[in-house]
Amino acid sequence: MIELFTAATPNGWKISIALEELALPYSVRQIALSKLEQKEEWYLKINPNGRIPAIIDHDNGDFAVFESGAILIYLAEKTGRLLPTELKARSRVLQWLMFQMGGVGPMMGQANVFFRYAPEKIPYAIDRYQREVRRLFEVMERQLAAHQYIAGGDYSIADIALWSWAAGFAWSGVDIDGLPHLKRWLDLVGARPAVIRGRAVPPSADVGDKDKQTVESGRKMLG
Ligand SMILES: N[C@@H](CCC(=O)N[C@@H](CS)C(=O)NCC(=O)O)C(=O)O
Repeated sequence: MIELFTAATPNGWKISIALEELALPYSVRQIALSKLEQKEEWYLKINPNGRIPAIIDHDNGDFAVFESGAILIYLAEKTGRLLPTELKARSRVLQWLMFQMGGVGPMMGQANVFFRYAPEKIPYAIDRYQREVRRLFEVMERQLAAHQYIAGGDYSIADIALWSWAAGFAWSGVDIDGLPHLKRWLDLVGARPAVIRGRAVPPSADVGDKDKQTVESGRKMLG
């Protein structure tokens, strides 16, 4: 059994979606980000970076893995799925996975901070990160114009990683107008039953104004 430490955020959804796709049994331990549970000493022993997600593989000597990209690779290699073994095909998937880890994730994360959570509105910062996100979406658009899935072959962990972030374009205040291939791919991946199930983990509170709650929780987390 795999134990998943997560919260209702894109980096967390990557792993619950992958676990659902791979049909691996898992239990969910929700981490209260706004209460800074992710900085507690017990959790730092699992993820020294004090962030979600992390997993413990209880079927493999209680092996702990942190960093969502590393977790995706671990799960794909454990099952032999969603990451090809042929050298070039594998490299293509890892290239797009790194593009998410080093580009789309951090830029959308900062767009969210300045557009949604920052108590003062700094137009230069909002504009800078939203423009960079849009530029990265245009890179994806060109790739997806020629390929059904992002790495050029089959559906892979690169699609899972990128979808989990890109599907939140509206929350980052970035539009996808004029990017029909990106839209087609967002719908295609978003319709997969495992993606729908994984995106609902952990269930977020369904009461009151969810957007307001997310902003308040984001502000507490940033301190
Ligand atoms: N590079 C890390 C980023 C993880 C990350 O930033 N997680 C956010 C949620 S999406 C988090 O835990 N934030 C809480 C905090 O910053 O204390 C990964 O991909 O696992």
